[in-house]
Amino acid sequence: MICVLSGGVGAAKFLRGLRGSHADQHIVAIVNTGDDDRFHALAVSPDIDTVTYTLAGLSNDTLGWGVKDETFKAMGELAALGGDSWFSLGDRDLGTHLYRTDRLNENATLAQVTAEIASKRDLGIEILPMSNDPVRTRIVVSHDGSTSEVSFQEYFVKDKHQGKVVEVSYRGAENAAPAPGVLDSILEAEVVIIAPSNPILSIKPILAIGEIAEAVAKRRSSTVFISPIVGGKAIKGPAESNLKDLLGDSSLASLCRIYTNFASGVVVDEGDFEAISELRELGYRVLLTDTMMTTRAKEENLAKATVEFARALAMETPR
Ligand code: FO1
Repeated sequence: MICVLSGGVGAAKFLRGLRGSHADQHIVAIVNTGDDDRFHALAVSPDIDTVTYTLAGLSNDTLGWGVKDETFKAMGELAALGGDSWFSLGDRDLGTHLYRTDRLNENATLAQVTAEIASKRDLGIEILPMSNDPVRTRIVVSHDGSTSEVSFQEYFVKDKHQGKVVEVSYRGAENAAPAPGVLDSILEAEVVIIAPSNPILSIKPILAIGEIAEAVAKRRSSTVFISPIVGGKAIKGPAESNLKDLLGDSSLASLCRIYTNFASGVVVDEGDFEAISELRELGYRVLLTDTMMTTRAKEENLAKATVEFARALAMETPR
């Protein structure tokens, strides 16, 4: 079994590649729920939905979120009435949020609802939310001389990730339990892969749950992460500015320091060959390959190379 710690789009593409390159394997994705929120009383789980829609062939690649062939008629009506519509729930996407909310109101867990939705979509990958308990990523931002704390979606969508991030916290993580199956998946996986997701906003919320962090740390010698930073820039989203704001720079070395306790190997883009010796000095084994998942073939190539790399590391330290 292969276990992948996952955020949104980067993780979803990697998982699609992994499903293609390792069709015979049981693959488990443990997905960040720190971005989850309620809008108009509906429970929204953006990273779970991005992974699910992508694997189901339903993702909206133009928007980078939500469902393909989407319309926003309900949101248009809401806006016309003067309602709050900065977070756009598409007409097709609404079906997922209505289903999730109904089932949660019936006391189903987020893991149960996620599995129910996945079972209707034929994904070929098991999707586990990191926890059934609410963990909410909160961001302290300083902008135009004032500092305020906002929710993840306020920072990301409403404020278009502007301003300097001063602090990030994962509210509720200290009391959150891993969802059923999460710890076993990490502990029993042949290899654990940390997807090319934003380390601060997508992966750290997962590792903020103490038992998950302990389990991944135990598997350090069989865990690798894929850098979402290429040439000092994020492939997508605000990872570059987040790293600069919080760590002083967006170098691969700074990124590697985040995962020191969790991963023994790092997959970096071939264009970043000059960083290799520094990463090795930090104690990492390094795989240099094409990490730009611009085609399905490239997604599969990256997945194949990453699994081979992780397997080689895992073999060096038998359990
Ligand atoms: N991202 C946007 O930039 N604008 C939106 O209005 C928006 C709505 C939305 C609705 C459902 C959903 O699952 C995701 C949505 N996203 C939207 C994406 C989301 O904010 C982020 O991409 C993720 O949380 C980061 O991984």
